[in-house]
Amino acid sequence: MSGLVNDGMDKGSMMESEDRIDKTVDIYITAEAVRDMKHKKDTEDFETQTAKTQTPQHTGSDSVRNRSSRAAAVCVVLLCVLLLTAVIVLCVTFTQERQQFISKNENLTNERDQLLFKTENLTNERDQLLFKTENLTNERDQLIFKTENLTNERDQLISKNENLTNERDQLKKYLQSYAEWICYQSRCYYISKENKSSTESKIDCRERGADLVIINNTEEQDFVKKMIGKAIVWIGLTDRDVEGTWKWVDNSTLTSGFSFWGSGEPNGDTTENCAVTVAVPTVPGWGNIVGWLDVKCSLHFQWICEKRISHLTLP
Ligand SMILES: [Ca+2]
Ligand SMILES: [Ca+2]
Repeated sequence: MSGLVNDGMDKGSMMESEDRIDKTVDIYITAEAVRDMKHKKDTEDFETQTAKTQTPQHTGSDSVRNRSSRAAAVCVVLLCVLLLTAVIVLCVTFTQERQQFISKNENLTNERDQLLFKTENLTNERDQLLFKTENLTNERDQLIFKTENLTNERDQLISKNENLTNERDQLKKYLQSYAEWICYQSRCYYISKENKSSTESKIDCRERGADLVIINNTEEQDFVKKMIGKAIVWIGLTDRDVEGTWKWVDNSTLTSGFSFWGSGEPNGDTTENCAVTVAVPTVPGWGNIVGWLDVKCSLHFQWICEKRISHLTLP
């Protein structure tokens, strides 16, 4: 029985022990959980407290270090901001300058193209001008050549004109001089308008390529009479060399059987050695004498020149 009791008591003790153990285990477990929770809570509280109380708890060097770190960080940030700003500004500036460069490049390209176009136009114009210049030069040379030819022709024409003018003037003089000549048969006669001595009259006739008139026959005497009208004119008859021997200007002797002396002439002896002819009696004191008269050679009368028609040549 004691066994049983012991057994019963052992079983009850063993159950109580097991319960006790279980409870103890539970207590331990609970205690450990509580301890863990507490530890966790303490840890969190410690960390929190540490976080909250860490700064005040730091020493002075830590504070300075922290401030320096923050300042450095701020500086770094500021430098980064400045660098970023500089990079942005540089990028914007570069972009603007590139756009300006591109724009300028396009403008320069356009200007270059325009200049090339203008250059081509100017080159073409220059070539055209050179071509025109060559043509004008050729035309100028041709004109110079023509001008020289025309100048030579003009000079020749001027020379010819001068020659023709001279010939015309000479012909005029010739015609004017011979307009005063009257031709009869094979001879031409000139009667002066002024009065000169016999010698001067002879000289004048010589200058006209003639000589004082020589009357060879009745027809010529009649012609001279009609020519002189009322004038008294010298004829080419004189006895200056040998008194009484009358000779013509060609040194031929007056034929004794052929003369037209007026009544009573010649009567002047050695004082009257030259002869005149009178057609009508108009001289007072000379009576009514017509025909030839011997008079003083120094007297002044008109005169008649005579030359052959064959001598009427151009001067
Ligand atoms: Ca005489
Ligand atoms: Ca006389």
